[in-house]
Amino acid sequence: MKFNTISVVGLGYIGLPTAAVFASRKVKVIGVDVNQHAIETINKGEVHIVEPDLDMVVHAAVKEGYLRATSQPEPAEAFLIAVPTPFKGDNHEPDLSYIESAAKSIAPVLSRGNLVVLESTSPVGATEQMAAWLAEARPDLSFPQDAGEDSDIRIAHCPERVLPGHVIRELVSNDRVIGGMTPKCSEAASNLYGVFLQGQCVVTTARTAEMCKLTENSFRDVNIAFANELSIICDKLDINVWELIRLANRHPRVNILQPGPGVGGHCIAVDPWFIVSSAPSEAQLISTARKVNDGKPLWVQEKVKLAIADFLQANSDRTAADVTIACYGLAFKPDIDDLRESPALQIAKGLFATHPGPVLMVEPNVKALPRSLAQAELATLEKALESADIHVLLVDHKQFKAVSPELLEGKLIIDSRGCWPENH
Ligand code: SAJ
Repeated sequence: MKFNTISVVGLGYIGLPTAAVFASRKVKVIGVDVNQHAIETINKGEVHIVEPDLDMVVHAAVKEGYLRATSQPEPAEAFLIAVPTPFKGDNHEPDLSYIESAAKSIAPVLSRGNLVVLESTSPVGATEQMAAWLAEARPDLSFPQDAGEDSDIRIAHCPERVLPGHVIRELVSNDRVIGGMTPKCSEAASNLYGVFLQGQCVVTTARTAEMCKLTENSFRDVNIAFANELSIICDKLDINVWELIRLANRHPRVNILQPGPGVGGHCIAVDPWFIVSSAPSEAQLISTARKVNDGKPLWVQEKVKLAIADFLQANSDRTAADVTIACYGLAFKPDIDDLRESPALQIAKGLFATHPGPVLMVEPNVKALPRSLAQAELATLEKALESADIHVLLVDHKQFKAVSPELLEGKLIIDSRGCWPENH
């Protein structure tokens, strides 16, 4: 099946790059979003999100007339839904309301032979739920859950696994899991991604595809939790956890990840909860890992408070109000400007709210602090190294790794990423 026109619903971190890559292969792409600013930005050939090379691909696609953004769905041969799937409440229940509204918005323009792909990271069963919403809205059409291989509409779940900052390249090169509700649905979805994919299309069921994405990120979260727990144990046993992990990883079959100040971003810290929500009594390790990782920011803050107490004990002429703390890094991971869901930002905000003295923020990837830290000072690396009494390393940005060891000599450092030499 050839696809001349496709529609991508949801033009965010995944939808827009996906739309642009299809358009770069001369497929007409109708991008649909509820955000008028995003629509206007894209139709000017510009982008509203930060992702290397994306502006170039979007600009060319819009200029050549292959990509257009709108707020209302229009007929197309295939529809890709890439809308948010957050969780809600304290027990992390998956929120499928965005998928529901996207499904209901495309239902009126569906026609026989169309393919609908759910790309959003979703709890197991979400694709079937989407198919039910579509069937309810269009009783004149048949769907895989009732008509099987003879369905008018083909439906699949095809999750993405691209790394933020490398999206354009990984969209094309990564293998893609294709979870059709029937084999014919998988075949249609494989044909669709075959337009640009250089990786392999790996066919499975919709439920397995949903679980696969959640498994990939839960695997990483559990392994990060192991590293974080090691860091807490080593602190208690007065062992350098960075040295310990380096030594253990010399074993040919051991690969322990790196401890940090917690787990940020809107994927690794979110997706495991979808599994826990589907199997709360079985998902023991996965939910415990989430608690270990979510507990790390508070542990780092406690370490800083102990360091302040030690500092005041050693400097009786000083009071807490004149102790300057510097927080190095606010982003959720190294060398990016994304502060969303960042444990480093959580720690910096916590220290700023509780420490009576000055708290300097050093974040080389932003020009201004977020509103939540509007009253704080965005300081240069040089100023912080020079004027702070306590140095809290939260993100291993390349600028911090490049600080020469002599500048750190004798400084009181809390290093949550093992970025600076153990010389304090
Ligand atoms: N982190 C550690 N220690 C580590 C590795 C990561 O503390 O050893 C922290 C990072 O600092 C960050 C968080 O974990 O705060 C997540 O960072 P990440 O680089 O692991 O993940 P993301 O969110 O940028 O991308 C992940 C990737 N998934 C996997 O590596 C299994 C990516 O392939 C997914 O597509 C993406 O989640 C997603 O969108 O699901």
